[in-house]
Amino acid sequence: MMNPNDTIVACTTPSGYSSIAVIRVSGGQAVTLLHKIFKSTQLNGEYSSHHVYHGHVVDPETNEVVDTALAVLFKSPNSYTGEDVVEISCHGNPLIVDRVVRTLNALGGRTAQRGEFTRRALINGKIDLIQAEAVLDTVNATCEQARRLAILQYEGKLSERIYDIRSKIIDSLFLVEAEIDFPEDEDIEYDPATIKNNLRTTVDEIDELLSGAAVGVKIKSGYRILITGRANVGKSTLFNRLVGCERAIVHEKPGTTRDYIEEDVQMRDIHVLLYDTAGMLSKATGPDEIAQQRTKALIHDADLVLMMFDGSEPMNEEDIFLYNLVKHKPKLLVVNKIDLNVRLTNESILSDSIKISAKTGKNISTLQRAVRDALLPHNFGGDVIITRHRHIDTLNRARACLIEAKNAPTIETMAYEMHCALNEIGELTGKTLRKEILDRIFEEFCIGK
Ligand SMILES: Nc1nc2c(ncn2[C@@H]2O[C@H](COP(=O)(O)OP(=O)(O)OP(=O)(O)O)[C@@H](O)[C@H]2O)c(=O)[nH]1
Ligand SMILES: [Mg+2]
Repeated sequence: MMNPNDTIVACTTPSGYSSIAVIRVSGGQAVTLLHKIFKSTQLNGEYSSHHVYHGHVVDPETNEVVDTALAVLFKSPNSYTGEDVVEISCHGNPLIVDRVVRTLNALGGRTAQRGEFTRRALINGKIDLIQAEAVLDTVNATCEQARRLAILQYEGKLSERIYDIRSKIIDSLFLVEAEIDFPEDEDIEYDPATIKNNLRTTVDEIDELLSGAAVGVKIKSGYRILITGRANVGKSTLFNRLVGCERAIVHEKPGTTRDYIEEDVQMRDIHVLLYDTAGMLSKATGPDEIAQQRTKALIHDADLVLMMFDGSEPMNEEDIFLYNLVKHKPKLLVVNKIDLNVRLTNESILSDSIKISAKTGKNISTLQRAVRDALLPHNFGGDVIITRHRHIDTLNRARACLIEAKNAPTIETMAYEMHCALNEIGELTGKTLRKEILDRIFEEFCIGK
């Protein structure tokens, strides 16, 4: 069992060899442990908070110098966890890290569980649950946009919006409950129409937050982009160009790619899972037929399709067949091989196409920009956006309670539904802490965070 009063210890930097590793200690014994394990070359008396001290990590059993290091003390409450925190920066050798952690363990520091430092920050009111989740998102962000959204949430911008919604519900509930308790009191400004209007406005605010959520979730998880086209149009050549290495086999013989390949790619400031697929042949049999069934399934799940044509050849029935297959998908039409003589003409289909040469790299940056613009709203940026299914689900439940409150047959039911909405909001910010929810969230963290 995890004891919240223990002093906890963990290496906060990745395991392996590095120039430095940071070992963090948090809890009531942190300063005592610092005195026992670290001999500063500069210290006169007590450690000052937020100062860096040069010195040696020493094994108190043997007085052996384990490493030369730097130590910083963050006195409670001005620390990450809100408790006394010590950070020792030693050399990034697993032997040293292990020895320091074991020595701290022997002196009474317990090895921290996953996310336990952040969990303590939450319990001690340094951050709320949205910010705690944002810590994880900041560490795991795979693209510039995901990093930006995570930092906004860690800085409390999403929480501010949620607290604003919460205080509006509380203001209305105050009047509703006053009316229930003191129906004769004429000083109470209870007006059912105004309350209903306030509830409507609050629902609108929730809707506004929810409206950006699908984009937020995608930015965090990554968009699925599929390259398709008939055999030999240059799909694998484009795939390799966008991935930045010779990942897929390219060959002049049609039907080279059979098993689809996927790779993580940065498309400007967003993270994309890019798929290279088998080319569509008009008469596919055997393995080709299976490959094409897979391509069709991938098309179904894709957020964006790059439909390629060979610019050096006239359009044929396979192009048209495939074009009809992706007609209703979000897509960009890409005409390849423009370094050769252009023989492709079909203005009705290709008027909006992007003309590239996957082989020479011509107009690839234009294509990357077009992909980014196709995925994100034109004026995207700056806003607070929801990026987690937990937030979407909780806000949807709070919203449903507010609608019930607005349509409630009695004032008591209205009050009850408003309380339910507040509970949901509390679950979102962590005000109502449910152990199983916290366990699930912090299970995703690494040890040391
Ligand atoms: N000139 C020229 N040739 C290209 C270009 N892109 C691809 N090719 C050539 O076209 C041939 C087919 O390229 P791939 O990338 O294998 O085509 P694919 O669409 O993946 O083909 P399948 O996997 O068979 O469906 C190769 O010989 C490439 O070198 C281009 O932009 N210009
Ligand atoms: Mg290929």
